[in-house]
Amino acid sequence: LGIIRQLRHDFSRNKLEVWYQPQLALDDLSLIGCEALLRWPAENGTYISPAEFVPLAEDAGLIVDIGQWVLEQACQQQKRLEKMGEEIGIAVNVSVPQFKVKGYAQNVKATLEKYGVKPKNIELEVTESVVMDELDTVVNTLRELKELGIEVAIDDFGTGFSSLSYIQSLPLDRLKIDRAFIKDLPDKDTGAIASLVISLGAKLGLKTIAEGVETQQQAQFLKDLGCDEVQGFMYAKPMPEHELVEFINKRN
Ligand code: G
Ligand code: G
Ligand code: MN
Ligand code: NA
Repeated sequence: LGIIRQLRHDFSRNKLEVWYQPQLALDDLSLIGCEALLRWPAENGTYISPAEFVPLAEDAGLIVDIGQWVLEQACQQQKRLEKMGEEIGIAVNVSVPQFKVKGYAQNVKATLEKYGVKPKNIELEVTESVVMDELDTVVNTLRELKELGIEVAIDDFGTGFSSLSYIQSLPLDRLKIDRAFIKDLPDKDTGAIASLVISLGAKLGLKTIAEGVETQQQAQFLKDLGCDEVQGFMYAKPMPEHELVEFINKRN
Protein backbone atom coordinates (compact mmCIF):
# COMPACT_ATOMS: atom_id res chain seq x y z
CA LEU A 1 0.00 0.00 0.00
CA GLY A 2 2.96 2.29 0.50
CA ILE A 3 3.71 2.35 -3.18
CA ILE A 4 0.11 3.32 -4.09
CA ARG A 5 0.17 6.17 -1.59
CA GLN A 6 3.40 7.38 -3.10
CA LEU A 7 1.99 7.04 -6.62
CA ARG A 8 -1.17 8.95 -5.69
CA HIS A 9 0.97 11.64 -4.10
CA ASP A 10 3.33 11.96 -7.06
CA PHE A 11 0.47 11.90 -9.57
CA SER A 12 -1.36 14.67 -7.70
CA ARG A 13 1.84 16.73 -7.73
CA ASN A 14 2.22 16.20 -11.48
CA LYS A 15 5.40 14.13 -11.12
CA LEU A 16 4.53 11.43 -13.66
CA GLU A 17 5.95 11.74 -17.17
CA VAL A 18 4.90 10.50 -20.59
CA TRP A 19 7.66 9.37 -22.94
CA TYR A 20 7.26 8.57 -26.62
CA GLN A 21 8.64 5.75 -28.75
CA PRO A 22 8.63 6.21 -32.55
CA GLN A 23 6.84 3.75 -34.83
CA LEU A 24 8.04 3.45 -38.43
CA ALA A 25 6.79 2.03 -41.72
CA LEU A 26 8.98 -0.97 -42.55
CA ASP A 27 9.22 -0.27 -46.29
CA ASP A 28 10.70 3.25 -46.21
CA LEU A 29 11.26 3.80 -42.46
CA SER A 30 9.04 6.88 -42.52
CA LEU A 31 7.73 7.97 -39.14
CA ILE A 32 4.10 6.92 -38.80
CA GLY A 33 3.46 7.50 -35.12
CA CYS A 34 4.61 7.22 -31.51
CA GLU A 35 3.53 5.15 -28.54
CA ALA A 36 2.96 7.12 -25.34
CA LEU A 37 4.56 5.34 -22.36
CA LEU A 38 4.19 6.30 -18.71
CA ARG A 39 7.29 6.96 -16.66
CA TRP A 40 7.42 7.35 -12.86
CA PRO A 41 10.63 9.04 -11.73
CA ALA A 42 12.19 7.53 -8.61
CA GLU A 43 15.33 8.58 -6.76
CA ASN A 44 18.54 9.65 -8.49
CA GLY A 45 17.39 9.61 -12.09
CA THR A 46 15.94 6.09 -12.11
CA TYR A 47 12.37 5.17 -13.06
CA ILE A 48 9.87 2.69 -11.73
CA SER A 49 8.62 0.60 -14.65
CA PRO A 50 4.95 0.87 -15.62
CA ALA A 51 5.03 -2.94 -15.80
CA GLU A 52 5.34 -2.73 -12.00
CA PHE A 53 3.05 0.13 -11.06
CA VAL A 54 0.28 0.01 -13.70
CA PRO A 55 -1.14 -3.27 -12.34
CA LEU A 56 -1.15 -1.74 -8.83
CA ALA A 57 -2.81 1.42 -10.12
CA GLU A 58 -5.44 -0.76 -11.81
CA ASP A 59 -6.20 -2.58 -8.54
CA ALA A 60 -6.32 0.67 -6.59
CA GLY A 61 -8.74 2.25 -9.08
CA LEU A 62 -6.20 4.94 -9.85
CA ILE A 63 -5.64 3.97 -13.48
CA VAL A 64 -8.79 5.71 -14.72
CA ASP A 65 -7.51 9.13 -13.65
CA ILE A 66 -3.93 8.43 -14.66
CA GLY A 67 -5.10 7.05 -18.02
CA GLN A 68 -7.15 10.18 -18.68
CA TRP A 69 -4.11 12.29 -17.88
CA VAL A 70 -1.96 10.24 -20.28
CA LEU A 71 -4.57 10.71 -23.04
CA GLU A 72 -4.56 14.47 -22.46
CA GLN A 73 -0.76 14.56 -22.56
CA ALA A 74 -0.83 12.58 -25.81
CA CYS A 75 -3.38 14.98 -27.33
CA GLN A 76 -1.24 18.00 -26.46
CA GLN A 77 1.86 16.25 -27.81
CA GLN A 78 0.05 15.41 -31.04
CA LYS A 79 -0.90 19.06 -31.54
CA ARG A 80 2.65 20.26 -30.88
CA LEU A 81 4.03 17.81 -33.46
CA GLU A 82 1.35 18.82 -35.95
CA LYS A 83 2.37 22.47 -35.51
CA MET A 84 5.98 21.40 -36.28
CA GLY A 85 4.68 20.02 -39.58
CA GLU A 86 4.75 16.43 -38.34
CA GLU A 87 1.18 15.18 -38.34
CA ILE A 88 1.52 11.69 -36.91
CA GLY A 89 -0.65 9.54 -34.70
CA ILE A 90 -0.04 8.86 -31.02
CA ALA A 91 -0.88 5.46 -29.57
CA VAL A 92 -2.08 5.35 -25.98
CA ASN A 93 -2.29 2.23 -23.78
CA VAL A 94 -5.69 1.59 -22.22
CA SER A 95 -6.34 -0.75 -19.26
CA VAL A 96 -9.45 -2.86 -18.69
CA PRO A 97 -10.90 -0.61 -15.92
CA GLN A 98 -10.69 2.44 -18.20
CA PHE A 99 -12.33 0.69 -21.11
CA LYS A 100 -15.18 -0.43 -18.85
CA VAL A 101 -16.13 3.08 -17.74
CA LYS A 102 -19.64 3.88 -18.95
CA GLY A 103 -19.47 6.26 -21.89
CA TYR A 104 -15.77 5.59 -22.46
CA ALA A 105 -15.87 6.26 -26.21
CA GLN A 106 -17.73 9.54 -25.67
CA ASN A 107 -15.17 10.56 -23.03
CA VAL A 108 -12.37 9.98 -25.51
CA LYS A 109 -14.24 11.96 -28.15
CA ALA A 110 -14.74 14.88 -25.74
CA THR A 111 -11.04 14.85 -24.81
CA LEU A 112 -9.95 14.92 -28.45
CA GLU A 113 -12.33 17.81 -29.12
CA LYS A 114 -11.00 19.71 -26.11
CA TYR A 115 -7.56 19.74 -27.75
CA GLY A 116 -8.69 19.88 -31.38
CA VAL A 117 -7.10 16.53 -32.19
CA LYS A 118 -8.42 14.62 -35.20
CA PRO A 119 -9.69 11.16 -34.22
CA LYS A 120 -7.45 9.43 -36.77
CA ASN A 121 -4.42 10.83 -34.91
CA ILE A 122 -5.07 8.98 -31.66
CA GLU A 123 -4.89 5.20 -31.48
CA LEU A 124 -5.89 3.17 -28.45
CA GLU A 125 -3.85 0.08 -27.57
CA VAL A 126 -5.81 -2.54 -25.70
CA THR A 127 -4.60 -5.97 -24.65
CA GLU A 128 -6.40 -9.21 -25.30
CA SER A 129 -7.54 -9.06 -21.66
CA VAL A 130 -9.60 -5.97 -22.52
CA VAL A 131 -11.10 -7.66 -25.51
CA MET A 132 -11.96 -10.83 -23.59
CA ASP A 133 -13.67 -8.90 -20.82
CA GLU A 134 -17.47 -8.57 -21.01
CA LEU A 135 -17.82 -9.20 -24.72
CA ASP A 136 -21.02 -7.23 -25.35
CA THR A 137 -19.89 -4.01 -23.70
CA VAL A 138 -16.49 -4.21 -25.35
CA VAL A 139 -17.92 -4.78 -28.81
CA ASN A 140 -20.23 -1.80 -28.41
CA THR A 141 -17.41 0.44 -27.24
CA LEU A 142 -15.19 -0.71 -30.12
CA ARG A 143 -17.99 0.04 -32.61
CA GLU A 144 -18.49 3.50 -31.13
CA LEU A 145 -14.76 4.22 -31.35
CA LYS A 146 -14.73 3.02 -34.96
CA GLU A 147 -17.64 5.31 -35.82
CA LEU A 148 -15.74 8.20 -34.28
CA GLY A 149 -12.71 7.35 -36.44
CA ILE A 150 -10.47 6.45 -33.50
CA GLU A 151 -8.16 3.52 -34.28
CA VAL A 152 -7.73 0.55 -32.00
CA ALA A 153 -4.76 -1.82 -31.84
CA ILE A 154 -4.48 -5.11 -30.00
CA ASP A 155 -1.31 -4.91 -27.92
CA ASP A 156 0.92 -7.86 -26.96
CA PHE A 157 -0.92 -9.92 -29.56
CA GLY A 158 -0.35 -13.64 -29.24
CA THR A 159 0.31 -13.67 -25.50
CA GLY A 160 -3.34 -13.70 -24.37
CA PHE A 161 -6.17 -16.10 -24.84
CA SER A 162 -8.43 -14.44 -27.37
CA SER A 163 -9.81 -16.81 -29.96
CA LEU A 164 -9.18 -16.14 -33.61
CA SER A 165 -12.88 -16.14 -34.48
CA TYR A 166 -13.31 -13.49 -31.85
CA ILE A 167 -10.56 -11.25 -33.23
CA GLN A 168 -12.06 -11.66 -36.67
CA SER A 169 -15.44 -10.31 -35.54
CA LEU A 170 -14.14 -7.16 -33.83
CA PRO A 171 -13.71 -3.75 -35.48
CA LEU A 172 -9.94 -3.41 -35.04
CA ASP A 173 -7.25 -1.61 -37.02
CA ARG A 174 -3.90 -3.06 -36.01
CA LEU A 175 -2.21 -6.08 -34.45
CA LYS A 176 0.91 -5.44 -32.36
CA ILE A 177 3.07 -8.55 -32.39
CA ASP A 178 4.46 -9.04 -28.91
CA ARG A 179 8.20 -8.75 -28.38
CA ALA A 180 8.22 -12.37 -27.20
CA PHE A 181 7.80 -13.40 -30.85
CA ILE A 182 10.37 -10.97 -32.17
CA LYS A 183 13.31 -11.23 -29.83
CA ASP A 184 14.58 -14.64 -31.00
CA LEU A 185 14.01 -14.13 -34.73
CA PRO A 186 14.93 -15.75 -37.05
CA ASP A 187 14.50 -18.72 -34.70
CA LYS A 188 12.21 -21.23 -36.43
CA ASP A 189 9.46 -21.54 -33.80
CA THR A 190 8.98 -17.86 -32.95
CA GLY A 191 9.41 -17.13 -36.67
CA ALA A 192 6.43 -19.39 -37.35
CA ILE A 193 4.29 -17.41 -34.91
CA ALA A 194 5.38 -14.01 -36.25
CA SER A 195 4.63 -15.26 -39.75
CA LEU A 196 1.21 -16.51 -38.70
CA VAL A 197 0.23 -13.21 -37.06
CA ILE A 198 1.37 -11.20 -40.10
CA SER A 199 -0.67 -13.30 -42.52
CA LEU A 200 -3.64 -13.27 -40.15
CA GLY A 201 -3.46 -9.47 -40.08
CA ALA A 202 -3.23 -9.27 -43.86
CA LYS A 203 -6.21 -11.59 -44.31
CA LEU A 204 -8.33 -9.66 -41.81
CA GLY A 205 -7.34 -6.33 -43.35
CA LEU A 206 -5.44 -5.23 -40.24
CA LYS A 207 -2.07 -3.49 -40.15
CA THR A 208 0.67 -5.40 -38.34
CA ILE A 209 3.34 -3.76 -36.22
CA ALA A 210 6.25 -5.61 -34.61
CA GLU A 211 7.39 -4.51 -31.17
CA GLY A 212 10.87 -4.79 -29.73
CA VAL A 213 12.82 -4.91 -32.99
CA GLU A 214 16.49 -4.70 -32.02
CA THR A 215 18.49 -6.03 -35.00
CA GLN A 216 18.70 -5.59 -38.75
CA GLN A 217 18.26 -9.34 -39.13
CA GLN A 218 14.92 -9.22 -37.30
CA ALA A 219 13.82 -6.25 -39.42
CA GLN A 220 14.70 -8.04 -42.66
CA PHE A 221 12.90 -11.18 -41.55
CA LEU A 222 9.75 -9.16 -40.76
CA LYS A 223 9.99 -7.25 -44.02
CA ASP A 224 10.20 -10.50 -45.99
CA LEU A 225 7.03 -11.67 -44.23
CA GLY A 226 5.19 -8.49 -45.21
CA CYS A 227 4.97 -6.88 -41.76
CA ASP A 228 3.84 -3.25 -42.15
CA GLU A 229 5.44 -1.38 -39.28
CA VAL A 230 8.11 -1.58 -36.58
CA GLN A 231 8.87 -0.19 -33.15
CA GLY A 232 12.03 -1.01 -31.24
CA PHE A 233 15.36 0.00 -29.76
CA MET A 234 17.02 -0.46 -33.14
CA TYR A 235 15.17 2.60 -34.42
CA ALA A 236 14.52 4.57 -31.26
CA LYS A 237 13.97 4.01 -27.55
CA PRO A 238 11.14 5.65 -25.62
CA MET A 239 12.20 9.27 -24.98
CA PRO A 240 10.95 12.45 -23.35
CA GLU A 241 9.37 15.13 -25.52
CA HIS A 242 12.47 17.27 -26.06
CA GLU A 243 14.40 14.26 -27.36
CA LEU A 244 11.52 13.30 -29.62
CA VAL A 245 11.59 16.78 -31.15
CA GLU A 246 15.37 16.43 -31.70
CA PHE A 247 14.84 12.98 -33.20
CA ILE A 248 12.31 14.38 -35.68
CA ASN A 249 14.36 17.45 -36.53
CA LYS A 250 17.46 15.34 -37.20
CA ARG A 251 15.55 13.19 -39.67
CA ASN A 252 14.14 16.13 -41.63
O1 G B 1 7.58 1.29 -21.33
P1 G B 1 7.63 -0.07 -20.76
O2 G B 1 8.12 -1.17 -21.69
O3 G B 1 8.39 -0.14 -19.48
O4 G B 1 6.09 -0.45 -20.43
C1 G B 1 5.79 -1.59 -19.73
C2 G B 1 4.30 -1.85 -19.79
O5 G B 1 3.55 -0.77 -19.22
C3 G B 1 3.80 -2.03 -21.20
O6 G B 1 3.10 -3.26 -21.25
C4 G B 1 2.86 -0.90 -21.43
O7 G B 1 1.73 -1.31 -22.18
C5 G B 1 2.44 -0.48 -20.03
N1 G B 1 2.15 0.96 -20.04
C6 G B 1 2.98 1.97 -20.34
N2 G B 1 2.35 3.16 -20.30
C7 G B 1 1.05 2.88 -19.99
C8 G B 1 -0.14 3.69 -19.83
O8 G B 1 -0.14 4.90 -20.00
N3 G B 1 -1.28 3.03 -19.49
C9 G B 1 -1.34 1.68 -19.33
N4 G B 1 -2.49 1.14 -19.01
N5 G B 1 -0.25 0.90 -19.48
C10 G B 1 0.93 1.48 -19.83
O1 G C 1 3.37 -3.84 -23.80
P1 G C 1 3.72 -2.61 -24.53
O2 G C 1 3.82 -2.85 -26.00
O3 G C 1 2.86 -1.43 -24.28
O4 G C 1 5.16 -2.25 -24.08
C1 G C 1 6.01 -1.42 -24.74
C2 G C 1 7.31 -1.55 -23.99
O5 G C 1 8.29 -2.25 -24.76
C3 G C 1 7.90 -0.22 -23.62
O6 G C 1 8.06 -0.17 -22.24
C4 G C 1 9.26 -0.19 -24.26
O7 G C 1 10.21 0.35 -23.38
C5 G C 1 9.55 -1.66 -24.55
N1 G C 1 10.34 -1.79 -25.75
C6 G C 1 10.14 -1.14 -26.91
N2 G C 1 11.05 -1.50 -27.84
C7 G C 1 11.86 -2.39 -27.25
C8 G C 1 13.01 -3.13 -27.69
O8 G C 1 13.47 -3.02 -28.84
N3 G C 1 13.58 -3.99 -26.79
C9 G C 1 13.11 -4.14 -25.53
N4 G C 1 13.75 -4.98 -24.74
N5 G C 1 12.03 -3.46 -25.08
C10 G C 1 11.41 -2.60 -25.92
MN1 MN D 1 1.60 -0.87 -25.83
NA1 NA E 1 3.31 -4.99 -26.06
